[in-house]
Amino acid sequence: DFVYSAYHDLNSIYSFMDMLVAENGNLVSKIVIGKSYEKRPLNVLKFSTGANRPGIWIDTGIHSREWVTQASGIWFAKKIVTDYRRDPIFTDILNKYDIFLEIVTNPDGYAYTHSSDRMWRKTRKPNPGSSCVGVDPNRNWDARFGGGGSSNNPCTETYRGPSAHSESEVKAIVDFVKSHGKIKAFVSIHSYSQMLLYPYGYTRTPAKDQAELHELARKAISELQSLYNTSYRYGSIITTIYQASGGTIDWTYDQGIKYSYTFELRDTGRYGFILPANQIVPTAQETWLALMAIMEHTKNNP
Ligand code: 0X9
Ligand code: ZN
Repeated sequence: DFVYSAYHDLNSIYSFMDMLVAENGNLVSKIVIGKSYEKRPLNVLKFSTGANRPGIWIDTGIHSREWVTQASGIWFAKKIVTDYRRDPIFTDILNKYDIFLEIVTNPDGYAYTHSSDRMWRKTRKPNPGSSCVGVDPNRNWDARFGGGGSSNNPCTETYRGPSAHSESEVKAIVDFVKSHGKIKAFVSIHSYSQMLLYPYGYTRTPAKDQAELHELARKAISELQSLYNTSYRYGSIITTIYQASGGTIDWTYDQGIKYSYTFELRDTGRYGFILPANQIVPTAQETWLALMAIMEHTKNNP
C-alpha cells in the first residue's frame, strides 16, 4: 500500500497515479497535457462525475525542490476519492465541478532533485550561450513577463527564460487552460513560508477583486489553522512576499480566473524545503481545509 508519510521518486508517483485510476476508474482519469523538455509526460489527474463541468485546477511541484507540495498533491488525490460520496460538502463540489490536479508539474526538475541536486528549483532546459541550466517556471508566464522580480541571467534562480511560455511545462498548462475555457479556480502550490497569496505579483495596483480574494483568504487560513494551529500570513504576492513578474497566478487571474491563489506551505524556515517527512500528512490535511474553503466559495459564487 502507498505510504503517504514518505517522499517518493517520480516513477513511484507516476505509478501511484496509474493505480489510483485503475482502482477508481469511474471517478479519476489521467490526461497527458504535454511533455517536459526531457520528454517526460506531463500527467494531470482529472476527477469528474459528469460531462461539461466547469473546472478547478490545482498544481504542485512547479518548483521541484518543494517536495512537501508533490507529497501533499498525492494525499489530496487520495482524499478526493475517499471523500466523494462520504463528505456531503465535498460531494456537492465534485457533483458540480471537475478537479484537475497536476502533482509533478516540473518532472525533469523533480527527477534531478533525486538524482543529482536536492535543491534544484527550475526546469532542466539548457540555455544557449550559458553553462547554466534551466528557467524559473514561476517567472515564465505572460504576465508582465520581464518585469521586476525576475532575472534575465540564466545563472540565477529567478531566470525568466528567453520568452514567455518558452518552457513546455508552462505552455502545456497555458494551452490546457485556454482550450478548457471554464476553469473557475486555479491554485498553484509552493513551499515554504506559510502564506496564502493572491494577485498581483507584478504590480502594487490591487486586483479588481482584491476585497473578495482577501476575505476568502482570511477564511481559508482560519480553517487551515483550526487543525494544528499553524499560522499563515495572507495578502497579495507583492505586498506579502515580494515582487515577482511572470508568475502563474497573475497570468491565470488576467485570463479571467477570479479565484487564483498561490500557497506557500510549511514551514517558516527551520527546515525550509527539506521538511521532515513526518510533517507531510499534517501539512496536507490542514491545506485541504483551506482548499475546501476556496472550492466551496467558488461553487457558491458562480
Ligand atoms: O519566488 C517564487 O516563485 C515563490 N516563492 S518560492 O519560494 N516557492 O519560490 C513566490 C512567488 C509568488 N507566486 C507567484 N508569483 N505566482
Ligand atoms: Zn516555489
